[in-house]
Amino acid sequence: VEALPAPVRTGFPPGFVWGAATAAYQIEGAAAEGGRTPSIWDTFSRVPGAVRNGDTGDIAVDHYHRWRDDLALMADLGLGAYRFSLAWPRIRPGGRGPANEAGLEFYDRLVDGLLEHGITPVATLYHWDLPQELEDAGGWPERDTAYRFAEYAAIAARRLGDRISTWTTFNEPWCSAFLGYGNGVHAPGRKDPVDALTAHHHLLLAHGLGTAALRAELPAAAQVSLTLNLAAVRPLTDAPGDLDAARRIDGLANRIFLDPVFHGRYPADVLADTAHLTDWSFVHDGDLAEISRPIDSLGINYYTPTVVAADPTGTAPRQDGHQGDSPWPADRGIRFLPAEGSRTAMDWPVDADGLYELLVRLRDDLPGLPLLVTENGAAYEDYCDPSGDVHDPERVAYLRGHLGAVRRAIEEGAPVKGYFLWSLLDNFEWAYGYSKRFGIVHVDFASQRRTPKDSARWYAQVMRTGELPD
Ligand code: GBH
Repeated sequence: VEALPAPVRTGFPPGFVWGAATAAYQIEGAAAEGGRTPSIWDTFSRVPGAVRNGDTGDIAVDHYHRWRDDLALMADLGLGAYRFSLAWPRIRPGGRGPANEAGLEFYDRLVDGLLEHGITPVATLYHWDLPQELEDAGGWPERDTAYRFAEYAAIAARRLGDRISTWTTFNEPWCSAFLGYGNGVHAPGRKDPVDALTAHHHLLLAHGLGTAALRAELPAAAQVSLTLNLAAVRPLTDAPGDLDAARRIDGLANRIFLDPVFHGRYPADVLADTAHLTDWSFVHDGDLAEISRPIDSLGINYYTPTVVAADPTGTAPRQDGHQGDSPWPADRGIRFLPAEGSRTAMDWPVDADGLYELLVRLRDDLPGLPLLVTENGAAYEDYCDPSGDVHDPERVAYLRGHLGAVRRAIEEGAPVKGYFLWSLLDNFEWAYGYSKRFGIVHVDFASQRRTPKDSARWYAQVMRTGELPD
């Protein structure tokens, strides 16, 4: 018998997890049904001018009622895993008191349906929908909120932990702290750099307390994770001022999370850079031990890189396509620039190398820690042709480029175990409302009709074959 030639490795490793992601407030709607109480996004979206066109998540894409259809869509695509978030104000309305049976039942049915279709559920506990009552009591700058989060985590794990084996405490706590309390572009819309830093610490404390609560309720084999929107920071030049700007933003975007979570300390340069704002006395004895409890993987959300340069005058307007005032505490003397390249409908530059750089850096900084790309994707205008088909060639090109970057990083030894595309469905894009579409499935927001785009067919082929077609 002739020996078979060794297979040529052009694709992704066997066992690679192929998924897509959503978040509760962005898709569920049914804001006042099943015992759900308002979250900070229900309140914030009613503040005039906060969300484009005055849009709210009241109805969103009505997933709360259409989950069965959405499950069928996922099954048709051949999705391996589905990353979604649980709504705290459904599971524990008001953030305190008894669990809400109707809320738990909704996720029960969803998870059972996923498992029936052979789709692995990956649950995030917090994707930005804090119960309004907890904001009224001070929100994330209030330490007590972290303890309430741990109680909610325990309730969710007790009920769903027999069927969900991968749990994420937080999605992008940077956004909750720095957009929620720093520049106020996200709910609850507060603007104070000290509140933002205090919120940041309490979000991490909640991550640690939540991790402990999950471990206490879940089977030993369950995986606990955290998803960060780490920045691929690039200095504009290698002039010392630009390099220092990059060090400072790397501190405030990346090391302010990675050092406490994985090494049990805050970075000394970040403490120094923010010393004129706060003495960090909100960090109590024992907090860093809590925050650095071991976790099983790290989730990375990546969209576009962050290019910075020195701004000696301290007056440069931001040019990087993001909304609002600067969210960064202590960023005087730093200017933000767009990367080269084409732009998505968000005006975010397309640059897949940033994802590669980030994954390779994490390979080196956190040796052996499994990595998951928990979000990556792009908003574009879709072209609907008269037959009703929806064409999105730019999205296919974006995904192909970024999946290529993931594959290169894996070849270079980065332990990337899976990829979750953002997003399964067009949905409520936070401060942009329904004006931006990230889905691989088009949603007509009036009729709620779902139509898979060309990118959905392309991604289905990738998932089926584990290869990137031309
Ligand atoms: C993700 O966050 C969310 O998890 C998801 O819900 C959302 O729909 C998706 O991305 C698409 O937006 O210039 O300093 O103000 C968004 C990631 C990170 C993008 C922070 C905007 C602003 C950086 N965001 N970024 S800044």
